[in-house]
Amino acid sequence: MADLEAVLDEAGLTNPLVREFVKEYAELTGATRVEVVNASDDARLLEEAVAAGELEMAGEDRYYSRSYHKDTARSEERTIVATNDEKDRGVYNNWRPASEMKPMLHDRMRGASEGKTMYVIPYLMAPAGNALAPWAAGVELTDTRTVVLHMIRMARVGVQFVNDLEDPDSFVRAVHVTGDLEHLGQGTPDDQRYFVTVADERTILHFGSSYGGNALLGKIAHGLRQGAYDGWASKKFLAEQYMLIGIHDKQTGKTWHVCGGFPSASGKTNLAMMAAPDALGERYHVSFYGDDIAWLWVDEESGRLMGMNPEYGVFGVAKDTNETTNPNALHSIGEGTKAIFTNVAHNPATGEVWWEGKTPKPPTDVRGWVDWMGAPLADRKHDDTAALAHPNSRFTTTLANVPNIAPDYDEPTGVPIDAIIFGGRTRDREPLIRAITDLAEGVYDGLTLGAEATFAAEGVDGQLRYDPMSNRPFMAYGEGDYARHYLDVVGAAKEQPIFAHVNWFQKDPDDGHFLWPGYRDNLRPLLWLLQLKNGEVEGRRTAVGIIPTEEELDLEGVDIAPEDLERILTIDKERWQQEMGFREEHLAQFDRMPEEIWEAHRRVAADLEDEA
Ligand code: GTP
Ligand code: SPV
Ligand code: MN
Repeated sequence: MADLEAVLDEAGLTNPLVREFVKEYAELTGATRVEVVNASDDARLLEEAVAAGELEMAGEDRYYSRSYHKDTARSEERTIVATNDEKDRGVYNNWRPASEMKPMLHDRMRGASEGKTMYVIPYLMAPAGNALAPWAAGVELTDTRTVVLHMIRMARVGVQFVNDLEDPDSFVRAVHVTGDLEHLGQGTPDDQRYFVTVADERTILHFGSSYGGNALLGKIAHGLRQGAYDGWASKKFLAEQYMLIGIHDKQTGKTWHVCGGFPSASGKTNLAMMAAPDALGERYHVSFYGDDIAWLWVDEESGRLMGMNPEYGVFGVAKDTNETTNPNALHSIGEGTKAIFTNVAHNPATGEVWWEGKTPKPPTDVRGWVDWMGAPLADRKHDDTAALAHPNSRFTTTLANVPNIAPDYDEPTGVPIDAIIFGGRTRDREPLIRAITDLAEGVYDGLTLGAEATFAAEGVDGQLRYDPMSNRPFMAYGEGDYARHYLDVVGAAKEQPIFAHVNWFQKDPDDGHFLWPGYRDNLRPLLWLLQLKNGEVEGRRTAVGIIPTEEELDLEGVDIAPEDLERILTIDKERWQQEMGFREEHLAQFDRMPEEIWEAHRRVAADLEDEA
């Protein structure tokens, strides 16, 4: 491309190493044009995407997109962390040698963007000026315009983020080539897709998808996998799939900060956007810092454990989002918000969108409506029960649209972390909440988080599996090394956070109803946890942690049957003793698991025996 230098000059892209990177991949992929993107290009790109039919209007300044029907979720099987050192092999990171994967990806990418524009997206996965900003800069190259529009919502985007780097080489090189989606053999033995993070070269090479975590490389690939690797290599920080909230007590003026890991599609966005239940709203307010990723580090001056959200937007699960479960989410995606919907049902004539759980019943007047695959609802057979929206359909909106966004969300300082919680979809055994005050026991508990996998990844929905700290799909290096690093980072903090395991998803074994109402009421066990940390309540000690008594939980206005309440505040010892055997097998898979973790495991097992 003869005029590439001129394009980069015109865009004011001055970092010589970024220019070199762009040139290398423009040549390799054979892209016909190159365009450098700033956040201010959003309106024009939206217009172009609508004109090209890549997006449809969904009412006033709101947009709709449909992905290829075999390209609707992350693919864990095709996702690989590659490095130059086999010591980085873990159980979950699908490790391969960099020397094998790079040429393989380059082969797939060669000439694959011919006829297309290669967009250059310089971004920062941190508030500018944050202590971890040196690891947060990146440049994503992509050949799909809707990926650019998502990145503008999900990350801070602009050339200034890479021009001004102290070390001009310190940006993540992220390349996304979509490929011919209709001929990639998704899910067959001949699957052509590969999603590779070459972690020790800070290079991300993704081929074969234009969907979410496979394509928005700042988010999952950099924000989680690369971030985790960098945090460990530098010994400075943790990059976790955590939500991050502030709980403000208007009576005392105190704000607590809680972060926590729940596997994909298991409640992080809902918790972060929570409106306090009516009975508690006068006293408490929950503010949103992040709903999917938190980076944690110890502040050098104060010695406190700090957290920040590297993202700039929300890529949230649509299913079951409604005025009761999550009013803040609905407000953040109303008309005029520039939100983008993916794979929901749509009525282009009225601008409406719909997904399962948005209202109790689907639209009755089906005229104009199409399902997530584009098929008119009017043509449906009466007995067709297929979902109108894909179960992993999503909305994308920028943080500033979130009604309960924390006023200081964009500040470089981050916030001190008071509590770290873990949870997942666990239909039995796990009580509503159990608090853990010891660091090693808290880390042990996170490592043994067992939950049902969800539709956010292909082919695993409903499968019970361990998901350490909810990071299983994002684990970048060995799990034993990860545990060591976690203990070291959090252990260095002056004031230790309290840990807890929560479960909103316990079910009645007979009729399957959720025992706990969940959603807004989830604030109640969290308030109990903070009171416990504060010494205001004592709870009841069990082998697996401290659980609240019925009297200690503020249950004013909660609709729950007494026998359901009793069940979610009870430890089923037999079931737990059986679980300990599974945990032992689980932990034994990992090399170099720190002795502190094994000690915690043995302590819990012995306490269970004593209690039995
Ligand atoms: P990712 O974005 O995939 O990482 O997921 P997430 O953890 O942010 O999940 P999200 O909050 O979007 O929740 C996913 C699903 O869980 C939605 O269908 C919610 O309606 C449902 N959900 C969230 N909180 C609760 C709860 O307290 N109880 C019940 N029963 N369902 C919940
Ligand atoms: C997840 O799957 O955990 C997500 C959505 O947060 S994605 O960006 O597709 O990974
Ligand atoms: Mn996630």
